[in-house]
Amino acid sequence: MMVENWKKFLMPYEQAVSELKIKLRGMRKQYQQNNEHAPIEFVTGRVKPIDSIKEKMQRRYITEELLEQDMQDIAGLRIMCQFVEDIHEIVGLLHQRTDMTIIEERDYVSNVKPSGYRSYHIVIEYPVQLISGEKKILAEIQIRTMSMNFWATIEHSLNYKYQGEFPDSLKARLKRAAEASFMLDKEMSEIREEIQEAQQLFSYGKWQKTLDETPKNDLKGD
Ligand code: 0O2
Ligand code: 0O2
Repeated sequence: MMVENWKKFLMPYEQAVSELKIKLRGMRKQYQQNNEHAPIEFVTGRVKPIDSIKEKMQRRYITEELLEQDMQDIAGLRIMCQFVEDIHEIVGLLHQRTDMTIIEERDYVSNVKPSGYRSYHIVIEYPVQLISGEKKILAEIQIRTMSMNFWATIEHSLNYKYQGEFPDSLKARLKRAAEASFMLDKEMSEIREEIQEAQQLFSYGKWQKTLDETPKNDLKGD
C-alpha cells in the first residue's frame, strides 16, 4: 500500500476517534445520571497529524506497508480521571465492552517510565463501518489521572523544545515534579472516600435545586 492519499487513509481513523469520544463520554454521563462518582473526568481524542506520523515512521523504521499494524496511536484517545483507582475501574469497563477488542496493555502506572511518565495504555482493535464495508483499525487509549496528565503535558511540550535532549538540571527538575505528581495522587487517594461523599452531596444539592426550580420554569415556559 502506498499512502499517496493521506486524507483517504486517515478517514477511518477520523471516524473511529469521533465514535470513541462519544462512547467514552457516554460512560461518564451514565455515572452522573446514577449520581455516582464518575471514574472519567474528561475525554479527549485526536488523529495523529500527518507530519507526526511521518516523523515517527522514520524514527521507528516503519514502512508504509506496516503502518496500519505498527503505528498503534494514529487514532488516540485520552481518558482523564481524578483518582488512580479510577484508572483500574475504567480498564475493567473497557475489558467488558463488546464493541472493541483489547490487543495490548502497557501499564506505566505500576511501571513508571525512566522519564517519570505514568499512564495506562490500552491498544484496541476497533471496527469502523465504511460504505465499502467494515474496516478494523488500531487505536490507543491512554488512561491517566489529571495529575499524571499535567506532568505529561508539560514534559511533552518541553520535549518539543529540547527534542528529548534535556539539560541535566531540567531532567532532575522533571523527575522531582514527577515525584510530586505521584505524591499528589497518593494523598488524593487517601482522602478519596471523603472527597467522593462531598461530591455526591454537592451533585445531589444541584439536583435538588433543579427540582425546586422546575415548576417555576415550567410556568414560565411557552
Ligand atoms: P495540541 O496543542 O497539539 O495538543 P470536542 O470533541 O470538539 O469537544 P476537540 O476539539 O476535538 O474536542 O478536541 P479534544 O478531543 O478535546 O482534544 C484534542 C486535544 O487533545 C489535542 O490537542 C491533543 O493534543 C490532545 N490529545 C487527545 N488525545 C490524545 C492522544 O491520545 N494522544 C495525544 N498525543 N494527544 C491527545 P490539540 O488541540 O490538537 O492541540
Ligand atoms: P505523541 O502523539 O506526540 O504523544 P515509545 O517507544 O515510548 O515512544 P510505544 O512503545 O509506541 O512508545 O508506546 P507507548 O510508550 O505505550 O506510548 C507512546 C505514547 O505515550 C507517546 O506517543 C506519548 O503520547 C506517551 N508517552 C510515552 N512516554 C512518554 C514520556 O516520557 N513523556 C510523555 N510526555 N509522553 C509519553 P508519541 O508517539 O510520543 O506521540
